[in-house]
Amino acid sequence: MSDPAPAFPPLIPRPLAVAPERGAFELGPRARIVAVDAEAADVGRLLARMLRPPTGYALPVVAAPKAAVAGAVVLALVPGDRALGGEGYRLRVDDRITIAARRPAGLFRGAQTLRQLLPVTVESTAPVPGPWLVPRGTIHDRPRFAWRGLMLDVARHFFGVTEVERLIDEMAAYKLNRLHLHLTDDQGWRIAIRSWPNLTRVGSGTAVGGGQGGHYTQRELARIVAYARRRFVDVVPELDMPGHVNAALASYGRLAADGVAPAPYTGIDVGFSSLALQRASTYEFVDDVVREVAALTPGPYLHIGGDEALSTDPDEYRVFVERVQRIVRAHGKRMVGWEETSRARLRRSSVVQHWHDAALARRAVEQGAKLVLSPATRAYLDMKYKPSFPLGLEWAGTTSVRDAYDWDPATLLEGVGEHDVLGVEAALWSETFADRAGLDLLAFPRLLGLAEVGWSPSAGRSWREYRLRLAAHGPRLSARGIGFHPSPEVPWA
Ligand code: NGO
Repeated sequence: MSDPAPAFPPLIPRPLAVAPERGAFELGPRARIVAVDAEAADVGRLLARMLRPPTGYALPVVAAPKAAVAGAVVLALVPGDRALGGEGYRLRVDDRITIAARRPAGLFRGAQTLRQLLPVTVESTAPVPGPWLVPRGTIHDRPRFAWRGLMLDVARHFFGVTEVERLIDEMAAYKLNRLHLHLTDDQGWRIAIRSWPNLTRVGSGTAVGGGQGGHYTQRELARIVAYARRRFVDVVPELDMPGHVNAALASYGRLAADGVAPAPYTGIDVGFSSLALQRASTYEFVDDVVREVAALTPGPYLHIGGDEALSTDPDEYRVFVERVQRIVRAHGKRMVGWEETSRARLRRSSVVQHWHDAALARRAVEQGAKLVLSPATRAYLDMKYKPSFPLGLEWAGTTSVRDAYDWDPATLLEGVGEHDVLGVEAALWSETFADRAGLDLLAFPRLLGLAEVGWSPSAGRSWREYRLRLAAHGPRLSARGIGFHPSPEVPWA
Protein backbone atom coordinates (compact mmCIF):
# COMPACT_ATOMS: atom_id res chain seq x y z
CA MET A 1 0.00 0.00 0.00
CA SER A 2 1.47 3.32 -0.97
CA ASP A 3 0.98 6.36 1.18
CA PRO A 4 -0.94 9.32 -0.16
CA ALA A 5 1.07 12.47 -0.92
CA PRO A 6 1.68 14.50 2.22
CA ALA A 7 -0.90 17.18 2.87
CA PHE A 8 0.19 20.39 1.24
CA PRO A 9 2.19 22.16 2.51
CA PRO A 10 3.99 19.82 4.95
CA LEU A 11 4.26 22.43 7.68
CA ILE A 12 4.92 21.56 11.33
CA PRO A 13 3.15 22.70 13.39
CA ARG A 14 0.11 22.64 11.17
CA PRO A 15 -1.26 26.19 10.74
CA LEU A 16 -4.77 27.30 11.63
CA ALA A 17 -5.77 27.96 8.01
CA VAL A 18 -4.06 27.51 4.67
CA ALA A 19 -5.49 28.67 1.34
CA PRO A 20 -3.16 27.52 -1.45
CA GLU A 21 -3.30 29.14 -4.87
CA ARG A 22 -1.87 28.10 -8.19
CA GLY A 23 1.72 29.00 -9.07
CA ALA A 24 4.79 30.03 -7.16
CA PHE A 25 6.81 33.06 -6.19
CA GLU A 26 10.52 32.98 -6.89
CA LEU A 27 12.92 34.54 -4.45
CA GLY A 28 15.53 36.11 -6.72
CA PRO A 29 19.13 37.29 -6.33
CA ARG A 30 18.10 40.95 -5.98
CA ALA A 31 15.35 40.35 -3.41
CA ARG A 32 15.25 42.61 -0.39
CA ILE A 33 13.76 42.12 3.02
CA VAL A 34 11.61 45.12 3.78
CA ALA A 35 11.07 45.77 7.48
CA VAL A 36 8.32 48.36 7.45
CA ASP A 37 8.70 49.13 11.16
CA ALA A 38 11.91 49.52 13.11
CA GLU A 39 10.72 46.79 15.48
CA ALA A 40 10.54 44.33 12.60
CA ALA A 41 14.13 44.91 11.51
CA ASP A 42 15.69 42.39 13.87
CA VAL A 43 13.37 39.65 12.64
CA GLY A 44 14.41 40.72 9.15
CA ARG A 45 18.07 40.33 10.05
CA LEU A 46 17.48 36.83 11.47
CA LEU A 47 15.54 35.88 8.34
CA ALA A 48 18.34 37.19 6.12
CA ARG A 49 20.89 35.27 8.16
CA MET A 50 18.91 32.09 7.63
CA LEU A 51 18.46 32.60 3.85
CA ARG A 52 21.88 33.95 2.85
CA PRO A 53 24.01 30.79 3.21
CA PRO A 54 21.90 28.51 0.97
CA THR A 55 20.90 31.16 -1.60
CA GLY A 56 24.15 33.09 -1.74
CA TYR A 57 21.99 36.23 -2.16
CA ALA A 58 22.75 39.53 -0.43
CA LEU A 59 19.19 39.99 0.87
CA PRO A 60 19.64 43.47 2.34
CA VAL A 61 17.26 44.39 5.13
CA VAL A 62 15.82 47.80 4.28
CA ALA A 63 13.52 50.03 6.26
CA ALA A 64 11.09 51.77 3.93
CA PRO A 65 10.52 50.47 0.43
CA LYS A 66 12.20 52.94 -1.96
CA ALA A 67 10.72 51.32 -5.04
CA ALA A 68 7.88 48.86 -5.55
CA VAL A 69 8.11 45.84 -3.28
CA ALA A 70 7.35 43.19 -5.89
CA GLY A 71 9.89 40.41 -5.46
CA ALA A 72 10.58 41.34 -1.83
CA VAL A 73 9.88 39.76 1.52
CA VAL A 74 7.86 42.33 3.46
CA LEU A 75 7.57 42.24 7.25
CA ALA A 76 4.81 44.47 8.55
CA LEU A 77 3.36 45.09 11.99
CA VAL A 78 -0.40 45.43 12.10
CA PRO A 79 -1.14 46.11 15.77
CA GLY A 80 -4.87 46.48 15.09
CA ASP A 81 -5.39 42.96 13.73
CA ARG A 82 -6.80 41.41 16.91
CA ALA A 83 -7.46 38.06 15.26
CA LEU A 84 -3.72 37.41 15.31
CA GLY A 85 -3.02 37.47 19.07
CA GLY A 86 0.49 37.98 20.38
CA GLU A 87 2.22 35.33 18.26
CA GLY A 88 -0.07 34.94 15.25
CA TYR A 89 0.70 36.06 11.70
CA ARG A 90 -0.66 36.21 8.18
CA LEU A 91 1.63 35.08 5.41
CA ARG A 92 0.66 35.97 1.85
CA VAL A 93 2.57 34.82 -1.21
CA ASP A 94 1.75 36.49 -4.54
CA ASP A 95 4.25 38.64 -6.47
CA ARG A 96 5.96 39.19 -3.09
CA ILE A 97 5.93 37.55 0.29
CA THR A 98 4.19 39.50 3.02
CA ILE A 99 4.28 38.50 6.66
CA ALA A 100 2.00 40.60 8.85
CA ALA A 101 1.68 40.30 12.62
CA ARG A 102 0.64 42.36 15.61
CA ARG A 103 4.01 41.89 17.26
CA PRO A 104 7.56 41.02 16.25
CA ALA A 105 7.07 37.57 17.82
CA GLY A 106 4.39 36.86 15.22
CA LEU A 107 6.68 37.99 12.40
CA PHE A 108 9.33 35.63 13.70
CA ARG A 109 6.89 32.70 13.84
CA GLY A 110 5.78 33.54 10.29
CA ALA A 111 9.40 33.60 9.14
CA GLN A 112 9.75 30.01 10.38
CA THR A 113 6.76 29.05 8.26
CA LEU A 114 8.37 30.71 5.25
CA ARG A 115 11.49 28.66 5.84
CA GLN A 116 9.39 25.47 5.68
CA LEU A 117 7.70 26.66 2.48
CA LEU A 118 11.07 26.87 0.75
CA PRO A 119 12.76 23.74 -0.65
CA VAL A 120 14.63 21.47 1.79
CA THR A 121 17.89 22.84 0.37
CA VAL A 122 17.20 26.05 2.28
CA GLU A 123 18.72 24.19 5.25
CA SER A 124 22.08 24.02 3.53
CA THR A 125 24.94 25.97 5.08
CA ALA A 126 26.65 26.57 1.72
CA PRO A 127 25.22 28.02 -1.51
CA VAL A 128 23.16 25.56 -3.56
CA PRO A 129 21.38 26.19 -6.87
CA GLY A 130 17.79 27.47 -6.77
CA PRO A 131 15.23 28.14 -7.95
CA TRP A 132 13.92 29.34 -4.58
CA LEU A 133 10.24 28.81 -5.17
CA VAL A 134 7.52 29.44 -2.63
CA PRO A 135 3.99 28.22 -3.38
CA ARG A 136 1.42 31.00 -3.68
CA GLY A 137 -1.40 31.33 -1.24
CA THR A 138 -2.33 32.64 2.17
CA ILE A 139 -1.72 31.27 5.64
CA HIS A 140 -3.48 32.57 8.73
CA ASP A 141 -1.98 31.20 11.89
CA ARG A 142 -1.91 31.58 15.64
CA PRO A 143 -1.13 29.25 18.55
CA ARG A 144 -3.70 27.28 20.49
CA PHE A 145 -1.72 27.53 23.76
CA ALA A 146 0.44 30.32 25.15
CA TRP A 147 3.02 27.99 26.76
CA ARG A 148 4.82 25.61 24.40
CA GLY A 149 7.92 24.47 26.17
CA LEU A 150 10.88 22.21 26.39
CA MET A 151 12.59 21.36 29.66
CA LEU A 152 16.24 20.38 29.53
CA ASP A 153 17.80 18.72 32.58
CA VAL A 154 21.31 20.17 32.72
CA ALA A 155 21.79 18.87 36.26
CA ARG A 156 22.10 15.09 35.68
CA HIS A 157 24.41 15.83 32.76
CA PHE A 158 25.60 19.29 31.90
CA PHE A 159 25.09 20.89 28.48
CA GLY A 160 27.06 24.02 27.64
CA VAL A 161 25.98 27.29 26.05
CA THR A 162 26.58 26.26 22.43
CA GLU A 163 24.56 23.09 22.84
CA VAL A 164 21.69 24.97 24.45
CA GLU A 165 21.73 27.63 21.73
CA ARG A 166 21.50 24.94 19.09
CA LEU A 167 18.48 23.53 20.90
CA ILE A 168 16.89 27.00 21.04
CA ASP A 169 17.26 27.20 17.25
CA GLU A 170 15.37 23.93 16.88
CA MET A 171 12.69 25.04 19.32
CA ALA A 172 12.27 28.27 17.40
CA ALA A 173 12.01 26.40 14.09
CA TYR A 174 8.93 24.63 15.47
CA LYS A 175 7.44 27.68 17.21
CA LEU A 176 8.16 26.62 20.80
CA ASN A 177 8.46 29.53 23.20
CA ARG A 178 9.57 28.38 26.67
CA LEU A 179 12.94 26.88 27.51
CA HIS A 180 12.77 25.47 31.04
CA LEU A 181 16.26 24.82 32.38
CA HIS A 182 16.36 22.32 35.24
CA LEU A 183 19.43 23.94 36.78
CA THR A 184 19.83 22.04 40.04
CA ASP A 185 19.41 18.52 41.30
CA ASP A 186 21.08 15.95 43.55
CA GLN A 187 23.86 15.35 41.04
CA GLY A 188 24.82 18.94 40.24
CA TRP A 189 24.23 22.64 40.81
CA ARG A 190 24.66 24.37 37.44
CA ILE A 191 24.34 28.12 37.95
CA ALA A 192 26.87 30.34 39.73
CA ILE A 193 25.39 32.17 42.72
CA ARG A 194 27.54 35.08 43.91
CA SER A 195 26.31 35.01 47.49
CA TRP A 196 26.81 31.22 47.84
CA PRO A 197 29.98 30.49 45.83
CA ASN A 198 30.42 26.89 47.00
CA LEU A 199 27.30 25.86 45.11
CA THR A 200 29.38 25.78 41.98
CA ARG A 201 32.83 25.45 43.58
CA VAL A 202 31.73 22.17 45.15
CA GLY A 203 28.26 21.35 43.88
CA SER A 204 28.81 21.47 40.14
CA GLY A 205 31.83 19.20 39.87
CA THR A 206 30.11 15.97 39.03
CA ALA A 207 27.24 14.37 37.15
CA VAL A 208 25.37 11.08 36.83
CA GLY A 209 27.88 8.29 36.40
CA GLY A 210 30.67 10.42 37.86
CA GLY A 211 31.33 12.72 34.89
CA GLN A 212 32.99 16.09 35.36
CA GLY A 213 29.83 18.19 35.54
CA GLY A 214 29.98 21.88 34.81
CA HIS A 215 27.99 25.05 35.36
CA TYR A 216 26.97 28.33 33.76
CA THR A 217 28.55 31.53 34.96
CA GLN A 218 25.98 34.29 35.34
CA ARG A 219 27.26 35.83 32.11
CA GLU A 220 26.72 32.55 30.31
CA LEU A 221 23.17 32.19 31.54
CA ALA A 222 22.56 35.81 30.51
CA ARG A 223 23.90 34.93 27.06
CA ILE A 224 21.50 31.99 26.76
CA VAL A 225 18.63 34.21 27.88
CA ALA A 226 19.49 36.87 25.30
CA TYR A 227 19.86 34.30 22.52
CA ALA A 228 16.48 32.81 23.40
CA ARG A 229 14.78 36.19 23.76
CA ARG A 230 15.83 37.26 20.28
CA ARG A 231 13.95 34.19 19.05
CA PHE A 232 10.97 34.93 21.27
CA VAL A 233 11.70 32.10 23.67
CA ASP A 234 11.48 32.82 27.40
CA VAL A 235 13.91 31.01 29.68
CA VAL A 236 12.20 29.54 32.75
CA PRO A 237 14.92 28.75 35.31
CA GLU A 238 14.28 25.95 37.79
CA LEU A 239 15.86 25.75 41.22
CA ASP A 240 14.56 22.45 42.55
CA MET A 241 13.65 22.41 46.26
CA PRO A 242 13.13 21.32 49.01
CA GLY A 243 14.10 17.88 47.65
CA HIS A 244 16.58 17.06 44.86
CA VAL A 245 19.18 19.17 46.70
CA ASN A 246 22.10 16.86 47.44
CA ALA A 247 24.49 19.05 45.41
CA ALA A 248 23.49 22.10 47.50
CA LEU A 249 23.84 20.16 50.77
CA ALA A 250 27.26 18.89 49.69
CA SER A 251 28.27 22.53 49.14
CA TYR A 252 26.88 23.86 52.44
CA GLY A 253 26.36 21.34 55.24
CA ARG A 254 24.31 23.88 57.18
CA LEU A 255 21.48 23.50 54.66
CA ALA A 256 21.07 19.85 55.76
CA ALA A 257 18.95 18.77 58.73
CA ASP A 258 21.94 17.18 60.50
CA GLY A 259 24.26 20.04 59.55
CA VAL A 260 26.66 17.65 57.82
CA ALA A 261 27.57 17.99 54.14
CA PRO A 262 26.88 14.70 52.34
CA ALA A 263 29.20 13.29 49.68
CA PRO A 264 28.47 14.21 46.04
CA TYR A 265 25.90 11.91 44.46
CA THR A 266 26.24 10.35 41.01
CA GLY A 267 23.47 7.73 40.96
CA ILE A 268 19.93 8.16 39.65
CA ASP A 269 17.75 7.60 42.72
CA VAL A 270 15.31 10.31 43.74
CA GLY A 271 13.63 11.49 46.93
CA PHE A 272 16.48 11.12 49.43
CA SER A 273 17.62 14.70 50.04
CA SER A 274 15.92 17.68 51.70
CA LEU A 275 16.74 21.19 52.81
CA ALA A 276 16.46 21.77 56.59
CA LEU A 277 13.15 23.59 56.69
CA GLN A 278 13.25 24.70 60.31
CA ARG A 279 16.41 26.73 60.08
CA ALA A 280 16.27 30.48 59.29
CA SER A 281 19.43 30.30 57.20
CA THR A 282 17.65 27.99 54.76
CA TYR A 283 15.30 30.84 53.90
CA GLU A 284 18.23 33.21 53.47
CA PHE A 285 19.60 30.69 50.99
CA VAL A 286 16.29 30.48 49.15
CA ASP A 287 15.92 34.24 49.03
CA ASP A 288 19.47 34.69 47.72
CA VAL A 289 19.30 32.09 44.97
CA VAL A 290 15.85 33.20 43.85
CA ARG A 291 16.95 36.86 43.80
CA GLU A 292 20.09 36.21 41.77
CA VAL A 293 18.42 33.92 39.27
CA ALA A 294 15.35 36.16 38.95
CA ALA A 295 17.66 39.05 38.06
CA LEU A 296 19.20 37.00 35.24
CA THR A 297 15.93 35.97 33.62
CA PRO A 298 13.61 38.73 32.39
CA GLY A 299 10.71 36.33 31.75
CA PRO A 300 7.77 36.34 34.17
CA TYR A 301 8.30 32.83 35.58
CA LEU A 302 10.59 31.14 38.07
CA HIS A 303 10.29 27.39 38.69
CA ILE A 304 10.94 26.11 42.20
CA GLY A 305 10.67 22.39 41.52
CA GLY A 306 8.88 20.91 44.52
CA ASP A 307 8.74 17.38 43.09
CA GLU A 308 9.36 14.17 45.01
CA ALA A 309 10.20 15.78 48.37
CA LEU A 310 9.94 12.33 49.91
CA SER A 311 12.38 13.12 52.72
CA THR A 312 10.56 16.29 53.77
CA ASP A 313 7.81 16.32 56.40
CA PRO A 314 4.50 16.88 54.52
CA ASP A 315 3.32 19.72 56.79
CA GLU A 316 6.67 21.43 56.59
CA TYR A 317 6.57 20.97 52.83
CA ARG A 318 3.32 22.91 52.52
CA VAL A 319 4.53 25.76 54.70
CA PHE A 320 7.77 25.87 52.74
CA VAL A 321 6.07 26.06 49.35
CA GLU A 322 3.82 28.89 50.55
CA ARG A 323 6.81 30.77 51.89
CA VAL A 324 8.80 30.26 48.69
CA GLN A 325 5.78 31.45 46.73
CA ARG A 326 6.02 34.75 48.64
CA ILE A 327 9.76 34.96 48.04
CA VAL A 328 9.36 34.36 44.30
CA ARG A 329 6.67 37.02 44.15
CA ALA A 330 8.79 39.48 46.13
CA HIS A 331 11.40 39.11 43.40
CA GLY A 332 8.84 39.94 40.74
CA LYS A 333 8.10 36.47 39.35
CA ARG A 334 5.23 34.05 39.10
CA MET A 335 5.99 30.74 40.75
CA VAL A 336 5.94 27.56 38.70
CA GLY A 337 6.17 24.21 40.50
CA TRP A 338 5.75 20.54 39.75
CA GLU A 339 2.26 19.27 40.58
CA GLU A 340 3.16 18.30 44.16
CA THR A 341 3.16 22.04 44.98
CA SER A 342 -0.65 21.97 44.70
CA ARG A 343 -0.63 20.38 48.19
CA ALA A 344 0.13 23.91 49.40
CA ARG A 345 -2.14 26.93 49.16
CA LEU A 346 -1.40 28.43 45.76
CA ARG A 347 -2.04 31.85 44.34
CA ARG A 348 -4.13 31.93 41.20
CA SER A 349 -1.16 33.41 39.39
CA SER A 350 1.03 30.40 40.19
CA VAL A 351 1.53 27.74 37.55
CA VAL A 352 1.59 24.00 38.17
CA GLN A 353 3.36 21.50 35.96
CA HIS A 354 1.56 18.19 35.69
CA TRP A 355 3.68 15.09 35.19
CA HIS A 356 1.93 11.97 36.54
CA ASP A 357 -0.70 12.52 39.23
CA ALA A 358 -4.07 13.66 37.89
CA ALA A 359 -5.46 14.29 41.39
CA LEU A 360 -2.68 16.75 42.21
CA ALA A 361 -3.20 18.49 38.88
CA ARG A 362 -6.92 18.85 39.65
CA ARG A 363 -6.08 20.25 43.05
CA ALA A 364 -4.11 23.00 41.33
CA VAL A 365 -7.02 23.79 39.03
CA GLU A 366 -9.44 23.86 41.98
CA GLN A 367 -7.26 26.56 43.47
CA GLY A 368 -7.46 28.59 40.27
CA ALA A 369 -3.88 27.95 39.18
CA LYS A 370 -3.16 27.15 35.54
CA LEU A 371 -1.50 23.96 34.34
CA VAL A 372 1.39 23.23 32.06
CA LEU A 373 1.00 19.63 30.91
CA SER A 374 4.01 17.33 30.75
CA PRO A 375 2.35 13.93 31.09
CA ALA A 376 5.17 11.42 31.54
CA THR A 377 3.46 8.96 29.20
CA ARG A 378 3.42 11.50 26.34
CA ALA A 379 5.77 14.41 26.92
CA TYR A 380 8.72 12.84 28.78
CA LEU A 381 11.24 12.62 25.99
CA ASP A 382 13.49 10.56 28.26
CA MET A 383 11.15 7.55 28.01
CA LYS A 384 12.34 4.86 25.61
CA TYR A 385 10.61 4.66 22.22
CA LYS A 386 10.41 0.90 22.64
CA PRO A 387 11.76 -1.54 25.26
CA SER A 388 14.91 -2.33 23.26
CA PHE A 389 15.86 1.33 22.76
CA PRO A 390 19.43 1.89 24.00
CA LEU A 391 18.75 5.17 25.82
CA GLY A 392 16.07 6.38 28.16
CA LEU A 393 14.06 5.24 31.15
CA GLU A 394 10.90 3.17 31.23
CA TRP A 395 9.17 3.94 34.51
CA ALA A 396 6.23 5.58 32.68
CA GLY A 397 6.25 3.00 29.88
CA THR A 398 7.51 3.46 26.35
CA THR A 399 6.58 6.48 24.22
CA SER A 400 6.43 6.04 20.46
CA VAL A 401 6.48 8.95 18.02
CA ARG A 402 2.75 8.43 17.74
CA ASP A 403 2.21 8.47 21.52
CA ALA A 404 4.07 11.78 21.75
CA TYR A 405 1.78 13.27 19.08
CA ASP A 406 -1.59 11.63 19.44
CA TRP A 407 -3.15 13.32 22.47
CA ASP A 408 -5.19 16.37 23.29
CA PRO A 409 -4.41 18.66 26.24
CA ALA A 410 -8.11 19.46 26.72
CA THR A 411 -9.15 15.84 27.27
CA LEU A 412 -6.04 14.36 28.89
CA LEU A 413 -7.18 14.75 32.50
CA GLU A 414 -10.68 14.32 33.80
CA GLY A 415 -11.91 17.55 35.32
CA VAL A 416 -9.31 19.64 33.48
CA GLY A 417 -10.51 21.56 30.44
CA GLU A 418 -8.96 23.74 27.79
CA HIS A 419 -9.21 26.94 29.85
CA ASP A 420 -7.32 25.36 32.77
CA VAL A 421 -4.37 24.64 30.53
CA LEU A 422 -1.72 27.25 29.90
CA GLY A 423 0.11 24.91 27.58
CA VAL A 424 2.35 21.89 27.16
CA GLU A 425 5.98 21.13 27.77
CA ALA A 426 8.27 18.31 26.72
CA ALA A 427 10.65 17.17 29.46
CA LEU A 428 14.10 15.91 28.61
CA TRP A 429 15.63 14.40 31.75
CA SER A 430 19.27 13.55 31.20
CA GLU A 431 20.02 10.54 33.42
CA THR A 432 20.71 8.31 30.41
CA PHE A 433 22.60 10.55 27.97
CA ALA A 434 25.57 12.87 28.23
CA ASP A 435 26.05 14.25 24.74
CA ARG A 436 24.43 15.74 21.68
CA ALA A 437 23.97 12.40 19.95
CA GLY A 438 21.92 11.02 22.84
CA LEU A 439 19.96 14.21 23.21
CA ASP A 440 19.06 14.24 19.51
CA LEU A 441 17.94 10.61 19.51
CA LEU A 442 15.54 11.09 22.40
CA ALA A 443 14.28 14.57 21.54
CA PHE A 444 13.80 14.15 17.80
CA PRO A 445 11.44 13.61 16.21
CA ARG A 446 9.15 13.46 19.27
CA LEU A 447 9.62 17.15 20.08
CA LEU A 448 7.99 18.10 16.77
CA GLY A 449 4.82 16.27 17.78
CA LEU A 450 4.68 18.12 21.08
CA ALA A 451 5.18 21.40 19.20
CA GLU A 452 2.11 20.65 17.11
CA VAL A 453 0.06 19.56 20.15
CA GLY A 454 0.78 22.97 21.66
CA TRP A 455 0.29 25.12 18.58
CA SER A 456 -2.32 23.59 16.27
CA PRO A 457 -6.08 23.32 16.73
CA SER A 458 -7.19 19.79 17.59
CA ALA A 459 -9.76 19.78 14.78
CA GLY A 460 -8.09 18.36 11.70
CA ARG A 461 -5.14 16.85 13.53
CA SER A 462 -4.59 13.16 12.88
CA TRP A 463 -1.66 10.82 13.24
CA ARG A 464 -2.29 9.37 9.76
CA GLU A 465 -1.80 12.75 8.16
CA TYR A 466 0.85 14.04 10.57
CA ARG A 467 3.21 11.14 9.95
CA LEU A 468 3.42 12.11 6.29
CA ARG A 469 4.25 15.71 7.11
CA LEU A 470 6.79 14.50 9.66
CA ALA A 471 8.37 12.27 7.03
CA ALA A 472 8.94 15.35 4.87
CA HIS A 473 10.85 16.93 7.76
CA GLY A 474 13.40 14.13 8.03
CA PRO A 475 15.68 15.61 5.35
CA ARG A 476 15.39 19.04 6.97
CA LEU A 477 16.43 17.69 10.35
CA SER A 478 19.30 15.77 8.75
CA ALA A 479 20.45 18.84 6.82
CA ARG A 480 20.70 20.67 10.14
CA GLY A 481 22.85 17.88 11.54
CA ILE A 482 20.23 16.41 13.84
CA GLY A 483 20.68 12.71 14.48
CA PHE A 484 17.00 11.92 15.06
CA HIS A 485 15.56 8.49 15.73
CA PRO A 486 14.29 7.20 12.35
CA SER A 487 11.33 5.40 13.88
CA PRO A 488 9.68 2.86 11.53
CA GLU A 489 6.29 4.37 12.36
CA VAL A 490 7.09 7.16 9.90
CA PRO A 491 7.51 6.70 6.11
CA TRP A 492 10.65 8.84 6.00
CA ALA A 493 11.37 10.63 2.73
C1 NGO B 1 10.56 12.51 37.50
C2 NGO B 1 11.53 13.11 38.50
C3 NGO B 1 12.87 13.47 37.87
C4 NGO B 1 13.38 12.36 36.99
C5 NGO B 1 12.34 12.04 35.94
C6 NGO B 1 12.79 10.91 35.04
C7 NGO B 1 9.93 14.61 37.98
C8 NGO B 1 9.11 15.83 37.93
N1 NGO B 1 10.81 14.30 38.91
O1 NGO B 1 9.90 13.68 37.00
O2 NGO B 1 13.78 13.75 38.91
O3 NGO B 1 14.57 12.76 36.36
O4 NGO B 1 11.11 11.67 36.53
O5 NGO B 1 11.86 10.57 34.07
